[in-house]
Amino acid sequence: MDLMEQLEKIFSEAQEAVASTGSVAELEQAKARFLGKAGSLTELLKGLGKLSAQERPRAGAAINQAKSRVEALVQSRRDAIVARELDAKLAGEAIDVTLPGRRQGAGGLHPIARVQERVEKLFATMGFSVADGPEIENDFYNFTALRVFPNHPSRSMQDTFYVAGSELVLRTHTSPVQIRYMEAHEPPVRIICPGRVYRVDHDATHSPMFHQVEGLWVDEGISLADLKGTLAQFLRAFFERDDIAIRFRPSYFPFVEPGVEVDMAWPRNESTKPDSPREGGETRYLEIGGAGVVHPDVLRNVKIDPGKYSGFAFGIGLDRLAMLKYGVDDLRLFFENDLKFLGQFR
Ligand code: FA5
Repeated sequence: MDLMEQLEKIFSEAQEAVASTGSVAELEQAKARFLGKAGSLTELLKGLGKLSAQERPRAGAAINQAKSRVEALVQSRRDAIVARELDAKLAGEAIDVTLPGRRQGAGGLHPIARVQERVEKLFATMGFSVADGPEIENDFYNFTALRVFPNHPSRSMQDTFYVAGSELVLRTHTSPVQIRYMEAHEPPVRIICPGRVYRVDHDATHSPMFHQVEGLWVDEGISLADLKGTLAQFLRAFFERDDIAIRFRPSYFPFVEPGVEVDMAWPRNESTKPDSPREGGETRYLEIGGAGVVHPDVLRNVKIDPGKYSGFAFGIGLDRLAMLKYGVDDLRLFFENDLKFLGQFR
């Protein structure tokens, strides 16, 4: 093969190699095969010395010309690759000005927080102020001061989470706030206390963490009739209807005498919203709270004279009120953080 044929062969190899490259790095590698230190054209140039003085100039010119042609090939491929990469980058960063703007998602109050706010507002219109107490309570306030003595069977109905090696419990109800408040205030006392409470419970109407609102009204001459009137008035305002059906069932709580369980009608028709039992559909009652007339010993323990003062107390499940208000039949939905569910209450 003479030199010219050799150069043609190298050039066509170079064309093929350069054309098959897809990136600048690949192109550099291809270039090195022909023009690098050990490249095929470089090798030919190195061999010039072996030629005769006559042949040398023509051969040198031919090799250099082939070199320039390969360099031109490489340059035009480089331009093409860079242009393509730029196009791809620009396309990737393109802004579609016709797209709608991105909005900051608006948050909303949790349905239980809404119910709590509403309860606070409605009781405020009846002269109740809002009191507060610790969620990590000691055994004395949660049980003993409410006459739920150690080993009393009613303790087992409020099985709770104890803090190991201490007298501390996660409060099982909001009733300890009654004691704390009466220790610090003289009658007349008219408070509600909404807040989180904890028990070892878990089913469709019981959650291990739930909410109660405690109510306490202590003054001269307060009776069970006041309790019934207050609760009925509250529930009518809360559910915005006059025909709310509630029933009092005799019950036992050591800190009241007499004690009742308060149930509200909950028809299981298509709406599942509270309704009058008269309106047809299968009605069942859902227990919403416990209540009663404050036991004289509880008053005595906080240095209030039961001969002069009397009062009523109640503890209502806020989550149960939310279930009835919004027609939700599984309480656990409120606490699963499912935004599709929670978003409905905005
Ligand atoms: C009490 O907790 C008493 N402290 C109520 C009370 C207060 C009685 C003042 C007398 C005077 P009870 O255990 O029944 O009572 O609970 C009251 C309400 O809390 C129940 O009617 C129900 O509505 C709600 N409740 C109880 N356990 C759960 C639970 N695990 N999940 C959701 N709600 C619950």
